[in-house]
Amino acid sequence: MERTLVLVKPDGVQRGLIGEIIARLERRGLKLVAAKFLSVPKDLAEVHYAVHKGKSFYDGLIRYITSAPVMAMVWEGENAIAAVRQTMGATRPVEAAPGSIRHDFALEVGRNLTHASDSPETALSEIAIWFKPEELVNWQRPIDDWVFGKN
Ligand code: DAT
Ligand code: MG
Repeated sequence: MERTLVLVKPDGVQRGLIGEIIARLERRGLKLVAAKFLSVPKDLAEVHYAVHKGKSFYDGLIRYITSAPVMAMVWEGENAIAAVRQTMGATRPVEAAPGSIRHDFALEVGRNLTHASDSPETALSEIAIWFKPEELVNWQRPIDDWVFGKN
């Protein structure tokens, strides 16, 4: 079972879309295992976006992610990493598939509402950046077999 880091970024919080985004992930069948609402310290933003350091959009990206609170979460499920990326849609909202969050609610790459881990390796490292191990909740859902079960 995979786990992936999801952020509702400052524009999503300001626009009142936390609930909409959580609802879509819940409806998909994914399971919430951690959540916290926080203002992002600059050093956390720099560690999270270290892979983009030196790119033209890096400074603006750090300003954006630290400009207002974010909702940080860990979601679990079979193929959770790919599933959440698909539910988010492509990085550029005008290239995001219809029905995805970025398609349905965003227009600008610099205001694309969400972050989601892009591989098993980044999921592991990003979850460790944002959450302490004891903040991850292991819990059972009686319906799990109806969502994750194989025939
Ligand atoms: P994603 O968030 O889809 O994983 P990414 O990791 O390539 O995308 O980039 C991280 C964020 O940086 C992205 O959500 C928005 C911003 N960004 C990426 N490319 C950009 C660009 N060309 N201009 C402005 N912002 C950009
Ligand atoms: Mg990324």
